[in-house]
Amino acid sequence: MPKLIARTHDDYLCNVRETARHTALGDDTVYLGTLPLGHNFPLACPGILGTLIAGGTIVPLTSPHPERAFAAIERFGVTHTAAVPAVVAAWLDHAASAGVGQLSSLRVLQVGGARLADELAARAVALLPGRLQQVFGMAEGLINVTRLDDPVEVVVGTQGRPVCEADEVRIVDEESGRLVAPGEPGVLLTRGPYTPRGYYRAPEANERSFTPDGWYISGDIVVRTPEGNLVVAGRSKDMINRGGENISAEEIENLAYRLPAVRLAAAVAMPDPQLGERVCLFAVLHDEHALELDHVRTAFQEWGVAAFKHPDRLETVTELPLTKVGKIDKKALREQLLTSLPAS
Ligand code: OOB
Repeated sequence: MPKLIARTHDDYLCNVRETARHTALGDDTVYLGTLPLGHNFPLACPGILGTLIAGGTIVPLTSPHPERAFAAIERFGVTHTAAVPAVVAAWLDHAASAGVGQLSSLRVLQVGGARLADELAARAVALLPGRLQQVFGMAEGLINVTRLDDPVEVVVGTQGRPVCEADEVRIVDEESGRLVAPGEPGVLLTRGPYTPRGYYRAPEANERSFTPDGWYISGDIVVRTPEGNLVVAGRSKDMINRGGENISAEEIENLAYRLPAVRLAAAVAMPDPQLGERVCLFAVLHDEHALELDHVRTAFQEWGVAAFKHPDRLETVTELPLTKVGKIDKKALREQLLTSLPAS
């Protein structure tokens, strides 16, 4: 059952204005919208609403396909756009062959919606014109961004910090609900001026997702750096429990992106009679590359990754299922995996 997030016009405006402060918008902004425009990210972070309020121009495009997006950026002099990591991976691939000449007007490329692997972020910073800005947000409210003048290690290695001074963030232990020590991973809770304190008429969902004093329990596992930036380490529901060892799918994916053959990576739990779950890595490869499970395991070993985290199975595929907004659809992948596994 979908949940209704009762946002008000006022809180959306707050969301838009506070995000806009960090994205250098003006009446010369040309915003390319290739994500579904009703999603909070392209709608209000600062997105099409922020651009229109600033007196800028929006260019809606029905697909983020690199050839079409690059052509639109060139033709309309696009200065700002927002993408999900899978789109950035496709754009980087295209830029490697077609060059970045068409992108010279670009000032800010926002990336969010799912974890941008550090490796991809570093490639984007090195290759694409303009500034990269990581955006870690949620339809429920809280928006975090890296600032345009942040040092490169913050832009590449973190998902930024809240856009509004009144945003409250707490990082707590999943079991005990107590605050974790600085630098330790925990579940992100938030409250703030544009984050509602409950879903609309959904007492059961509210019991799971909000504390009695109104904190939204995001389910994201984050670490706060000493400078106050958040690093998304995974989702509490996206852990792989391999014989009692908890492995973050995000960590495995981040490592997989270090392999030159890998264009897109997704790690999911695979049911296993002995261990409960094992690690299955799905990978889309760059053209003319090959990859075997042995290579992956050897590389993980060389990088000093604990043996229990080495992928147990590798599925190379030509594409990954994506949600409407373009995030990798883990639920669909787990189902796909179940149908391809021999019955046990
Ligand atoms: C955005 O909103 P939703 O509601 O579609 O998804 C929210 C969830 C977050 O709780 C987190 O799990 C994930 O998507 N997420 C990220 C992320 N941005 C979103 N995980 C890691 N790194 C990021 N940068 O996805 C959304 C809403 C407004 C702005 C941007 C994204």
